[in-house]
Amino acid sequence: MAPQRPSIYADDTPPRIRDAKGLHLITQSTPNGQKVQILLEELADVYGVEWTTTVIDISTNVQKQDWFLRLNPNGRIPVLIDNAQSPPFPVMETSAELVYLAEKFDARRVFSFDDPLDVSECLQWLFFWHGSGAPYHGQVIHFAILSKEKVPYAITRFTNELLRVFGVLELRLSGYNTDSAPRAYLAGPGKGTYSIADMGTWPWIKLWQFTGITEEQMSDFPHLLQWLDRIEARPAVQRAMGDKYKKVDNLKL
Ligand SMILES: N[C@@H](CCC(=O)N[C@@H](CS)C(=O)NCC(=O)O)C(=O)O
Repeated sequence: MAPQRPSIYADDTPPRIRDAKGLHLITQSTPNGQKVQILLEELADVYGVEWTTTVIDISTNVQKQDWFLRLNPNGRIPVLIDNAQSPPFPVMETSAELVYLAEKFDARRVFSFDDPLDVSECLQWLFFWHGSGAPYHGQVIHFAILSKEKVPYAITRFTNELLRVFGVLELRLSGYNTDSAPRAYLAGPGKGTYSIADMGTWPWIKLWQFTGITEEQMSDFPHLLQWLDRIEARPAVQRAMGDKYKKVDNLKL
């Protein structure tokens, strides 16, 4: 007999999470939360996918409580839970959550790809931002904006790295170094197709005004700026950024 997966629920797991039917997202509307909120909203438009949500307040550190660490030992949001699996199946790490949802629900490959080379390209850009963009962007926001102590070395180091990463995305979208026409999206043949690679990247970069990066610095990335506007215009993206994900839920109810 195959070994059983451990139970992900404790006695004090909030009932709204433990008893949720099907997909459940534990989130807060931060850039990481918004990545998965966007894909769920897009899947709702195309396939009628349904899910429920618990919005938490990470400033209370509820994500470090034992019941939460059973769902995600990393103690961070978002966490996707598939209660339709037996036993219920938790997914941590935003890019893994995007891939899980795309594999399970995007049957017509509207936001993902079939061809193995296109799949690889999509994962390359998804991982690029996950590993080489988001961690630096987070450090810039911490050192340049949130931290009371201003450490010039850290601000300069992480801002320069973030600008370098923006330059990589600009290179990709502009087509400068590949003798190709500008692209609309990060992955896929031709101009590319809007996919989980864009969804995993957009919610961070659209925050560039909150990093201390100037408009003049940002003017070096015209294709990246157009890409930001193109994605922002989508109704599902608007909903994912909206009030639906702003009110913190009472975990006792
Ligand atoms: N690599 C993780 C990062 C998740 C993450 O950093 N989440 C932040 C919110 S944007 C969080 O939960 N912070 C609370 C904490 O660190 O305790 C992912 O992609 O899922």
